[in-house]
Amino acid sequence: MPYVHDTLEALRKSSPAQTEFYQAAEEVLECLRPLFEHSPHYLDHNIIERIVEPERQIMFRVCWTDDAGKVQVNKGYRIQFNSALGPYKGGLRFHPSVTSGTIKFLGFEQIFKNALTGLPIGGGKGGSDFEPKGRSDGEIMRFCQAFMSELYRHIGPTTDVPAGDIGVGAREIGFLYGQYKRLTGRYEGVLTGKSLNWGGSIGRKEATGYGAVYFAENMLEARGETLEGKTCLVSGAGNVAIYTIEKLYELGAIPVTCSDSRGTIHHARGIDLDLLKELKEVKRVSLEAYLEKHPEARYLPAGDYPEDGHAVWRIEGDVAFPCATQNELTETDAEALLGNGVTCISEGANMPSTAAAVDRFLAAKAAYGPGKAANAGGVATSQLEMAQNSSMEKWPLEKVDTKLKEIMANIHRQCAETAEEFDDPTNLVLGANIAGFRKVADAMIEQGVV
Ligand code: NDP
Ligand code: 2IT
Repeated sequence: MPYVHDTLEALRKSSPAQTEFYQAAEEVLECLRPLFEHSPHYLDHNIIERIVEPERQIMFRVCWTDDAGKVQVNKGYRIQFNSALGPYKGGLRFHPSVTSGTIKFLGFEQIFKNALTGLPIGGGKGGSDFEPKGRSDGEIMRFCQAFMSELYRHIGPTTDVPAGDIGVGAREIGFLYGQYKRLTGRYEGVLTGKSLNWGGSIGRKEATGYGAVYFAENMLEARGETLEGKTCLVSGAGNVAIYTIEKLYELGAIPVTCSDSRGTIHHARGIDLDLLKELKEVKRVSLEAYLEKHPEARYLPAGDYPEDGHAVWRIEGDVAFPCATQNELTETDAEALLGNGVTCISEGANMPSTAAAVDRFLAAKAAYGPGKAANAGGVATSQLEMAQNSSMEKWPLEKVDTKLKEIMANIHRQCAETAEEFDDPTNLVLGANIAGFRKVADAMIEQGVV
């Protein structure tokens, strides 16, 4: 199909050096080939070329003063990728590795993820190359205020609603919200992931991790299995990893690992969740400190496999939850996981597996849940927060958690049914991409050429 190849070539020329974006776009477009054969009208409307082009990209300077009185400068981004299904929705990432290509890949993935939730939300993403590590609360606050001093002009509760991602949690959302309110004078649902006592939704903090576990449960159930008693490998030690571990314990599984950018903890009797929360949510220190309380656990410093891969994926287990960052799971890691008996992979992070790793999982017919399906519980619960804010309601935990479970089951059902429709029943990547794309593309066609 020349359209797919030509579009990817054109992207490489028009948007140089955005390798993560090409990776995300290639996966989606390759999966769409059988759809275009079956429904060529999408090609008549030239939806492919339209969908890979963001509606709007905002880049701005963020100047702030550090504790030593020195003026610091960072780059700020917000990409408003696609609003066919609703206001732009997606998180903000603060990490020194962030480039415009990172934000573009995340925004692109968000379009299809948000479509899969079945809720009225379009795709967006934003962030900065700001490094929060080692900064005082005062510095974080001044950075967030400076960032919002530009961002506030572009967002609003019915236009674009940011949330957290790597490096942006409740503390940052608080500072960002305070500055938005100061600048606009409006108290409204312009951000999600807010604190519970001023507009946040109960269950949002936990939703991405819990949702990734519900998705794994759905995948296993389709194969006549459950999570009970299963040994689980989790990477990351942030918001998504922590609440993945929490839900795994609730369902009788044994999460034995977590990791951060400096190393991996392997604790065969199960990760000490209270300690992990204290180290990462309160003290914000390296995982190495885990050994002070548990000298019997193993600490594997990052770089143990410098040639290719990540120590966390070399440990024996049944189910894997990559919850750190993109491309953290390579082809060699995928081979090691499959060789060690892992049969189910549910992605809490966005695009954590490289394209070659994904091919391995699909070839082995593993139960593989791609991030845009498996981690959609976070953004779905953000939309529940928006619904509560606009109706001035506060829902109880049971209501939010019941809805989250239903949404995850529904995403799994759509992916599995669509994979079946296209004669590749175990391929949830194909199912997720076609099911998500069809919703967005149909809405774009109905709304005309805009
Ligand atoms: P956090 O900032 O809370 O945690 C990120 C974790 O990943 C940390 O343990 C961090 O280690 C590690 N990490 C980050 N970058 C790297 C890197 N380049 N190399 C190695 N380790 C790294 O972020 P979240 O838990 O919120 O996000 C994790 C993933 O989940 C991301 O892919 C995000 O896009 C995705 N996601 C998040 C959602 C949310 O609601 N928060 C929703 C859906 C997806 P260290 O502490 O050492 O930096
Ligand atoms: O990648 C994601 O889905 C998120 N970081 C959450 C987005 C949101 O708006 O809650």
